[in-house]
Amino acid sequence: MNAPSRSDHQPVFPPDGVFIDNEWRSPASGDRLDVIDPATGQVFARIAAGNAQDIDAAVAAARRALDGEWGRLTATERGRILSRASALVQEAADELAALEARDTGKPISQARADITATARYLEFYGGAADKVHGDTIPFLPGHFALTEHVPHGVTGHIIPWNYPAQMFGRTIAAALAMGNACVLKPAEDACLTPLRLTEILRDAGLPAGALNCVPGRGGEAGAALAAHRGVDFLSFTGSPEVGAAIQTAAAQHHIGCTLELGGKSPQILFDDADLDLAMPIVMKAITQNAGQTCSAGARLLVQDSIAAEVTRRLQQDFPKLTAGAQDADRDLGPLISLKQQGRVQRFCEIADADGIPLIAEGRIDPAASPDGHFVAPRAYGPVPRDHALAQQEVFGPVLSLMTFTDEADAIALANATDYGLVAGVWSQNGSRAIRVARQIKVGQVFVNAYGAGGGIELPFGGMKKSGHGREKGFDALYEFAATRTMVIKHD
Ligand code: TXE
Repeated sequence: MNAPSRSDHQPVFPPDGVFIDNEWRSPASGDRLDVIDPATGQVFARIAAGNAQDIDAAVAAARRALDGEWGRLTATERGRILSRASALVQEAADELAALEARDTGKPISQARADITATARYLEFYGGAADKVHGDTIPFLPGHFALTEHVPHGVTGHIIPWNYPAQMFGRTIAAALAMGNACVLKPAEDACLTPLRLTEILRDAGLPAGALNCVPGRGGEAGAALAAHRGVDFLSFTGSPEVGAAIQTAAAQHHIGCTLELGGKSPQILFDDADLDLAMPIVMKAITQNAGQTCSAGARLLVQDSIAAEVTRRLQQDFPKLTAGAQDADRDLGPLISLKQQGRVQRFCEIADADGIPLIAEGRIDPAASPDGHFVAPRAYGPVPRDHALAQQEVFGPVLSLMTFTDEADAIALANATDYGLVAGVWSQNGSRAIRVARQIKVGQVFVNAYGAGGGIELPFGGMKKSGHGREKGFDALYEFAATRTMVIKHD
């Protein structure tokens, strides 16, 4: 991708507008947002800042699509469009990965993996579209009872900046597969691939209005979408604070929502864990996407007797980690924004001030721009159980090591945060691993593995403060539909 200088402000992508009814339109307000390269802090494009008026137009277009061509397609025809879009995403993989890397700062190889996953979401939900069916239910004599899964109607989608392309695939492909018409509000900090993917769906044959994309600020376009009376269901991924506002808005007009609100996920290492297998995955789970991952393995819970060995391995491995610019393809990139960089640095300052031992630290590539939003990855420990580093989502490459004594203590510690998204259990004693895994209050738990390549097929979502509802897998399809029961009386 070309790199225009800060002064010329020429958009590399996208066209300057909001995407409604399969075309780009000028935003109602004429307002624009800068797009900043996180590795340099430089503005490299501008995007439209949509507002309530644009959201209004997008919701109206979605409603027309449901009443028109889109609403008349069969499930198989919907699926074929998604499958075609998957093929187009694969064809455009280099362009999309470059866009994703530039916009989010992530290393180019991670961006490529994200685009592969995005294509896979479209493929999975394309194939699944006509495989969702209801039941027939034994009922009263002389009655025939059955169910079908009907789309909600217009679905509103608010996604974050950490995995824009994957989030698009995850939420939009599932909603479209079920026959909803979507209005997407991507994050102001990174929304270029969602805008480009929206175009790709049009190119794959999606009828006008079935997918509309309005970039803009959360407090304006996002809030307007959440509050819009024409929206029938909301899907949100982001912070717990905004998640609560989304749920409140949904409650105001009595619609449902799914919320994915992050985590403080534990990796539990028992004394018989295979550390050669576990440690590289433990490292990846906190450094992938510079720790800006809802399922980051942020808490490393270690049985007392192996704490010294695990600490030794962290001291050996962490200093080898380097944060660098996208094309340098280091272990991790910069954080998305100055705001997020400041947030992570504040957590580290608090830990340092409170005297929490710094176990090890990685480094920032000396070739990296001083204006990039870089932080060096760090491991702290032992971290007291009530400390901010043990309880709050840092959303950066900061690992908190804590120790436990036995199985009961491990379970108590794993459950001792407000969050409940993902957990990893590492033990060569199969019974113990499964016993423990089943007592952790999370939506997804791995045994002798973690993350497992994204798992498009695997239902994913939170318990507790991590939110509710499920994305991924078939579960997501049922979130984007309501069950209608029909009872037919016969002689
Ligand atoms: O999130 P926001 P931020 C967590 C993570 C991070 C913190 C803050 O801990 O450090 O949240 O990140 C839109 N009405 N996660 O400030 O504000 C916004 O435009 C409607 C975890 O970036 O929640 C964006 O599209 N929408 C998480 C989306 O909400 C609003 C991923 C997320 O932004 C809005 C991201 C409003 N009033 C952050 N205000 C995960 N679960 O993976 C903002 N938005």
